[in-house]
Amino acid sequence: MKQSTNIRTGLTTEEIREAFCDNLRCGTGKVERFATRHDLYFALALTIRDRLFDRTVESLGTYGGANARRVGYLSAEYLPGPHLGNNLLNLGVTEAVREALGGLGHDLDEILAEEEEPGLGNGGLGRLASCYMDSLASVEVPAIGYGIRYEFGIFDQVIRDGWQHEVTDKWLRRGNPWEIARPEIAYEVKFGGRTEPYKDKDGRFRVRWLPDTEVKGIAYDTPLLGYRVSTCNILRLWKAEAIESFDFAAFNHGDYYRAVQDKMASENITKVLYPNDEVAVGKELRLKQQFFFSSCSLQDMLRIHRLLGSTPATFHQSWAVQLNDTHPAVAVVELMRLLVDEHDLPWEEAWKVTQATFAYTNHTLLPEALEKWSVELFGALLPRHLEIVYEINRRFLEEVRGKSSADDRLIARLSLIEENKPRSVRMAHLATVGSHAVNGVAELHSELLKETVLHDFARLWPGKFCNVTNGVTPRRFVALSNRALAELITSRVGDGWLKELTKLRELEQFADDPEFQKQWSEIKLANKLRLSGLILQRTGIGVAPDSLFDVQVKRIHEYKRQHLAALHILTLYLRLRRDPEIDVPKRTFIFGGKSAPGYFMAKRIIKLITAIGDMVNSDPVVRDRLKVVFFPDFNVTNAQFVYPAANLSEQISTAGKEASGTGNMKFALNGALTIGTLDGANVEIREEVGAENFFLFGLTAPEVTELKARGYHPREYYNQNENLREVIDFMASGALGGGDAELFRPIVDNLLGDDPFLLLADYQAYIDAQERVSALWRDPRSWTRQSILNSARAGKFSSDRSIRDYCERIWKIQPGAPPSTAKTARQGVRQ
Ligand code: NBG
Repeated sequence: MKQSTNIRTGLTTEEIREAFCDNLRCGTGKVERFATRHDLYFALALTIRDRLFDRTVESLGTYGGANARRVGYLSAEYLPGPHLGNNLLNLGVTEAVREALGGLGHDLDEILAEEEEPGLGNGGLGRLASCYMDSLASVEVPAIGYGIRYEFGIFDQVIRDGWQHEVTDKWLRRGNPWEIARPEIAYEVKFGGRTEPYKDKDGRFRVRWLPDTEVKGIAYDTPLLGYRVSTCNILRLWKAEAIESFDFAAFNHGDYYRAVQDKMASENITKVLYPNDEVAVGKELRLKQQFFFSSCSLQDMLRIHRLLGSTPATFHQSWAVQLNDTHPAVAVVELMRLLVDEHDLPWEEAWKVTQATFAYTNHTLLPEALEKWSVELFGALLPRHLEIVYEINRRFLEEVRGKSSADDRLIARLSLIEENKPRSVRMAHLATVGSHAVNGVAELHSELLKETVLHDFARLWPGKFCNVTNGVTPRRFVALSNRALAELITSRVGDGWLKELTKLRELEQFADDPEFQKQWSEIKLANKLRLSGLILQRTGIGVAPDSLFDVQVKRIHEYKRQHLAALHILTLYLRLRRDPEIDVPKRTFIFGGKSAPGYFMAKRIIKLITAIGDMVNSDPVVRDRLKVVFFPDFNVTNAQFVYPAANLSEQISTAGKEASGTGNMKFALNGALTIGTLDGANVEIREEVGAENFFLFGLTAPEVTELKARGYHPREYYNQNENLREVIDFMASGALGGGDAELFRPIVDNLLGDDPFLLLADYQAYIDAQERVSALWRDPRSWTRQSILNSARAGKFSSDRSIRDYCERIWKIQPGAPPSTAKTARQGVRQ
């Protein structure tokens, strides 16, 4: 074969074709004739990976050469979605690759469909981390995303007999072409044992940790290229391994099985992702995971810092470390231990470095999600860290006591330790005390954070708190998911919008343009057709592409109120049964989302939706007008088909409960109108798109608080509202459960009993808002106009803007390429 000089880096069709053939032969060991589609995918992925790593080496080199501050993004979860399509887009080679493969008789889209996505997260929080990694590279901020290389990610959801079943996610079974193992980048992480005080040679009081186990963390790197820039950052995920393959002492005594067992115990640490969203379960293995990845990441950042020629006392000058929720909060303590115990810094100095290094993002106010570790468990696993927590706390509370207004109750509220039985370490307090900045993820959430969960801290340090509203990457969620729409937009306003999303505003001028409207609705229809095909294939349900696609996709949770949407469907159903002549526009209700495996109510809500679907979809009176679909296994891959096909976006959480939401942004960008409460980022979406283009309903956060304070009695709403009563009675009757009245009793009892998420209070307002939706839908031109305006005005919700906010408000980093010349690149540091 003719060798091109640019076989590993070239971007022309010819070079890509050659590289692809080369990788097929030498990377997968196949001749083209016998290659499976997966082999083709693998060869293409390797081809693209070469081009990415080429840029990574350059980017990392420049970080070393430049004096820039880097971001260490610490997150226990990432949901990157399939890499291939995004990398082609960001590299700008999609068409070249399509052509190269076409020339060989292969179809790019079929190859793209081969990729299994890494499901290393639960939902919004993990996906946000991945959007941020995309934006960090795109706005050219040097960064490493640190996390855990779970062998099993979030389970695959299958629906059997209307119930969710969980299937293990063996995402690595066919290999992962995107990552490179770096056995040379490995750190030891200790657990358990005890501590021992001693005096060092200068007579200073020191503590030594005598652990009883150690494991090794190995780095696996995935390159993350920015959009049409040469900056390529990395996602560095840690895998746990035993220190030695065999415990030789045990082996020599013939105890082979014990030796193997120890090895397995070490590797268990990164086996599986905990599938809980917004619930903290105090499992020992989870704390091990958190400490394991925090420690590896800090040791790695310290190593890079040293390579840059600096000493630990200036660590904060080279690294800004962001804590994505409290999962990595133990890093605060670990950095203190590394600086004080291992690098001999005095406590005060180490504390300054630590606070200047960390910043903390809070993602929830739900009490059940606030992490707490029992002191007993924490101390058994991390005895030295518990001592350091106590010392941080002692000094912190002493400082507070120094202020005149501090009484014992305030001290108890602020303490890092909750004294209730069992005594526990409050991770949000630890993260707040150990950081120089704390932020919420939408304006409303950041305000509520200061008023509720971290109220006392906000009074103590008002300057520490700020807001950074979440964002999503328009590359994946518009350009990649909705190619036709992206092309239409570019044809009217140029392609600058993908780098500066507020440029979408220029679309406003076309909102009433009949030709533009026509193109806009044709694209939406084509997207709906595509999703209908997928729905048929996955569920066997045929849906009408010209019906209103009313979509709610997100984790299943009572606070998100999928069951409120169910009440609406039942209302329409009963209305149509009573009076088949009435005019109800055709609607397809599409739900998707996973429930935590042990979350009883959420699982029952899934069954409620599928049971309603079984009834509605087969009822001859309504089935041509209403359809109800539960789309199984909602993940990033599936999401990319769903958002572009939606007409209506359901964002109906109880006000005050959804910290931000990010699906809401993806829908709006793709031209869906929102029906929603004043919760999370909905508030800002409505501000941006205009109140007249948003279906608002429901109690506000202060009204929710007030109603609860007054005493909320859901039964009063039931008694006073005939339609509501009819719907609830219907659910309780057994008509839905094939005669089993017990099936949905837990939901009915919950709603009539205490209804913690106020469905009954918001029911009528929701039904009325849905009436307004139907009315607008009957007027396609007005609907399309509003759809265009939603996209045009959603530019604020780009994750590029969020990252720029973090740079300015928190990290004090100037985005944009670091001063880069080929020379500094080569002189740079290998990270
Ligand atoms: C979630 C919130 C969402 C928010 C994402 C990303 C957790 C703990 N929180 O509202 O529920 O959009 O975080 O910030 O998963």
